[in-house]
Amino acid sequence: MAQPQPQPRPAEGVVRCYNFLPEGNSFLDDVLAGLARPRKTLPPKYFYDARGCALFEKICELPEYYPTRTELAIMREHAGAMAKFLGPGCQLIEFGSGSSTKTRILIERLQPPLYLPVDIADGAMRAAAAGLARAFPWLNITGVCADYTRPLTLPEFVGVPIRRKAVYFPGSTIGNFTPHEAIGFLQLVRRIAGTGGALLIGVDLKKDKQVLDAAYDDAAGVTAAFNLNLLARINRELGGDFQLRRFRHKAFYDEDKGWIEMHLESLASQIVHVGGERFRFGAGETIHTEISCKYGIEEFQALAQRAGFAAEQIWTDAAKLFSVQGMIVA
Ligand code: AVI
Repeated sequence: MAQPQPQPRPAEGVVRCYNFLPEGNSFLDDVLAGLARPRKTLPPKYFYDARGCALFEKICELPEYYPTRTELAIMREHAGAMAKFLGPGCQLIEFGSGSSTKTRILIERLQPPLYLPVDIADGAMRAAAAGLARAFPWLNITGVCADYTRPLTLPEFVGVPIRRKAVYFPGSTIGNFTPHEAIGFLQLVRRIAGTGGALLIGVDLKKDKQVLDAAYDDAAGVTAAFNLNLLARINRELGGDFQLRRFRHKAFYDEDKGWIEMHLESLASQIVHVGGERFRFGAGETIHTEISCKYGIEEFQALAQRAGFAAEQIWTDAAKLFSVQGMIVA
């Protein structure tokens, strides 16, 4: 299918948005395939319906969930240096743009002529893009709703000269890929950034298990509600009959693997129906819903190198909880 060719934005406060999500119900297909596996799984990209996005925003404000406030503080302190690293005249492409709070800080300093946010959550992406259009009326914004865990071609801009493409991937969302998948994703980013391109990426760092366990199993139960919302979404959108009180949220840091695992554990032996199929759960059996990898700084640089990036700059907080890494296409 030919990709649309965006032109400069026609009026202030207006954004152009495209939906590149495939037609048909891949949510149903993915759920049926994941629940039919001997070790049941559901892809984490389906957390982000409107309720899931709202719950994720609440997670970001939890006292236990350090990544968001730490990354924001790094951005506030070093956005000037990051803008210098990326240089003037960038086309800024952001993956997983979500609420775009960190992006505002970067755009203020970088002043890119073009901004292209990409997110699977259409409503959240459009709302954030509209907010940025109001805040930066000179900025040409083209939003793309797409699943960036699959092969993707982005629209090419015409009529606006740019010096380089710079991909921004904040939030340590890279951690939600396995290291093997992360290399595949970074190869896609490298293709999109092209020769002379750059990457600015938020990467959560390895730390004490207690800190990590608490960050993904908070006292107020917001992360539990976020995880269980996946079952509620299946009920709402796919006519499933999950009884939410018969499942519980389970999250822990696996020190050997270097990642958080999130699961939904069945509290009883039970049968659940989705899309005309029956799924049997034993008591204690889980659906694996997410991993969140934590990296050492050199460990992540080596991984990015395997995808064709050269590490150039690192910005961290004093306690080395989180990092923002500047890389260039090698
Ligand atoms: C979006 N992503 C980086 C979050 C994380 O920390 O892995 C998702 C999340 N899951 C539970 N809490 C937050």
